Amino acid sequence: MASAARPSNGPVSFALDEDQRGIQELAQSFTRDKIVPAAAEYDRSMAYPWPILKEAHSLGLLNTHIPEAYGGPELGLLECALVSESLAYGCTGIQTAMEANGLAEAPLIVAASHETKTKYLGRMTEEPLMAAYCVTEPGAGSDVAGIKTKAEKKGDKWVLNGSKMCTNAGHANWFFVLAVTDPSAPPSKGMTGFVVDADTEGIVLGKKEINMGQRCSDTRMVTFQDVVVPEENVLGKAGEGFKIAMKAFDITRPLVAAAAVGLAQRALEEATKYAQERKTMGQPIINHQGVAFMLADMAIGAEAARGLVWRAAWAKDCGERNTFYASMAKAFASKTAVENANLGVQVYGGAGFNTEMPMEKLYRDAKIYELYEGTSQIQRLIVSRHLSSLYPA
Ligand code: CS8
Ligand code: FAD
Repeated sequence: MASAARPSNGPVSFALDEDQRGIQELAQSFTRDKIVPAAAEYDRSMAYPWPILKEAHSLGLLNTHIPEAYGGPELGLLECALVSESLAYGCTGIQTAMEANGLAEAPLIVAASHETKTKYLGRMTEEPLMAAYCVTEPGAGSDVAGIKTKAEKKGDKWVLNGSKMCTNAGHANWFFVLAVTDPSAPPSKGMTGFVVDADTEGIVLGKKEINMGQRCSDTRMVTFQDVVVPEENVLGKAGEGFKIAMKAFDITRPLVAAAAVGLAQRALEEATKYAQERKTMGQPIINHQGVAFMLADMAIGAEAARGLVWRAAWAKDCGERNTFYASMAKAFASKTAVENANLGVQVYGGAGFNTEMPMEKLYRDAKIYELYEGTSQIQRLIVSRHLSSLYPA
């Protein structure tokens, strides 16, 4: 179901059309039936959620932005955001594993040749495979320009050396890897993006990291030791990698923000239900204004964050550069997820601290939104860099 390109001067509407409602309902019913019942156990066991990923693949809920030409549904970014929010409502650990595929695929969608897209995106739609986006290193996360992984040209091949830290690494079929190829050039012209088969000799996987939240998602170190990559696996041209990696974020930051909204919405709904059932001083706690106002703040946050996500996605779907809105959405939705999880625990009282209750997991799962896919400080850096050209003195 490819979305029609939206005219950038068209009217703004918050009403979803029939196709959009259809894809949202599919994602919501999958979440209700498959993700919500399984989430707590995956959190406890930290097992990678393969059975759920396979079912999601069979329903077309994985790899949602792969173009139809390569077997994907080619959803618009707004439609992808509806899917991301719906799945994340159920479990952001499981949803992160799914979204990390979209992140790995984004540089290929932005820059790969038809042959590379056919080979690597095509296989993602044919069978349930996972992929990983490898940019961050032990010594450089926020500062992408500071990465040290290097690739040297030897004959008609490249030889890759360095270490990365990424999601899905332990289960990936291939990696997107950003490496320095011309140390004498400025970073934005001296880095190259590669697609690297995971079974290539010289790739060493580290242990799965034990994280505070989103515990079934797989984060680990990947080390590349003299890994030989053919020339045809260069994305775009040598030297274009930094910008390709950044353009990928324009696609994925609105979707990570959408997932944060899913978590914020879940916290709101769970807290509102609990507040109608729990009684103190002879009445449901929702009747105490102190509690009701916490719920109101949660509702305001979720709705405002969703609005920013839709703004960022709409701009991209209209063919505009959306970097400014993508960072706004990511920063605001992340803050909202953390705030709503915190308020949710407060509304639950002591029960909010209990691992048998949903709010404790939401609280642990929320924090990562202020860190991965660019920290909240980095989103502010990006937004602030746009301001003087928007409002010149
Ligand atoms: O380094 C940049 C940055 O974004 N840092 C944050 C890194 C980050 O977000 N990492 C996330 C890793 S992935 C992850 O966490 C996954 S989580 C698990 C999966 C979850 C589910 C998906 C920065 C700090 C913004 C860049 O700063 P600088 O080094 O100062 O570079 P700039 O001067 O801003 O840019 C250099 C050139 O690149 C061009 N550029 C920058 N952004 C863009 C976009 N589109 C196109 N071009 C871009 N968005 C910029 O214009 C400069 O071009 P010049 O021609 O050199 O002038
Ligand atoms: P640092 O860059 O060292 O930052 C430390 C602190 O300083 C932060 O608060 C930061 O905001 C602040 N700071 C840094 N620079 C500035 C500045 N200029 N101005 C103001 N404040 C600043 N990476 C991938 O490439 N692929 C993945 O799939 C992936 N998955 C991840 C999954 C998990 C669970 C985690 C925890 C991380 C993952 N990452 C991944 C890495 C993630 O993107 C980085 O952790 C993140 O970008 C921050 O980098 P850092 O940890 O090196 O922190």
